[in-house]
Amino acid sequence: MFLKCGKFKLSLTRPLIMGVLNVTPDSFSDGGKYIELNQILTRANALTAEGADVIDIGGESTRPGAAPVSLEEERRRVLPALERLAGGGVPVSIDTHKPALMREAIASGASMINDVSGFRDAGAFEAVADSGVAICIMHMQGEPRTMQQNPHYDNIISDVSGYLADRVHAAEAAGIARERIVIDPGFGFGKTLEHNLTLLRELRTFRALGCAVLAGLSHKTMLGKITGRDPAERVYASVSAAMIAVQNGAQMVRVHDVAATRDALAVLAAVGRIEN
Ligand code: HH2
Repeated sequence: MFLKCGKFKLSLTRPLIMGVLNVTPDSFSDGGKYIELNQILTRANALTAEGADVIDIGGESTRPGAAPVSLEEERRRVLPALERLAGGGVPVSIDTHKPALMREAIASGASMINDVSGFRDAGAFEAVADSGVAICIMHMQGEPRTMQQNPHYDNIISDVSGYLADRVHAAEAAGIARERIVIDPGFGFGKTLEHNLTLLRELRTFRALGCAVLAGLSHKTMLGKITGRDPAERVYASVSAAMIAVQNGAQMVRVHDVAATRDALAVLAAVGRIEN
């Protein structure tokens, strides 16, 4: 099984690592660390050297309570770095929900578009359909400003997988082949700790949709609730969560700590019991 990702074709026979690079002042874990272009490029090179298979650049924080960012500001944060990194050996993903930025990012060499709002903005699927880029469709209940206020589901697994199935069908109807589609249940996006833990436990269910499955648990609040630690101190919990996600069916993990995750995945692969 492969993921078609722009000019790259990524094998899904081993779990892939998506390295997070937030070029924002306010992301909950790495906000404010990568603002100047040289800081961003240095970080991107480090993520590549540590073994990232994809680099995901985000110009708008989606943490609970985050305020939206204008198109102009998001372009200014994201495009210069993308232009410098797109010609390299690692596919670059852009984390955005804005169709106008999706189009510009693809024109500047992005290989993947990652949209936490599931391509629900008008024109979002159309913005990516004619390119060969991969897309990540994530589930979110509500919107970042208010999503953690009172999340509710009849059944977390069937509600999230029903939503993702509908979005995958809509993507296919827009001309996006399944080999380009990644799905993600959206840990922490309109979910309680219990919802997140159920999703992690039952992650393999999402494989039934026939798309690659991504899990993003890195440094998230649910790990803070479990360990009592601040975002910067959640490395061990994040690596553990990534391992559980892979053992439970994730084919890609979105992480801040690429080197640590890579080593842990190497141990898992050596044991050789990943049912991927
Ligand atoms: N989580 C975040 C952002 N983008 N994309 C996908 N596909 N899945 C996720 O779980 C996901 C995501 C939030 O984490 P982070 O980027 O570290 O923080 P912020 O949104 O504050 O920039």
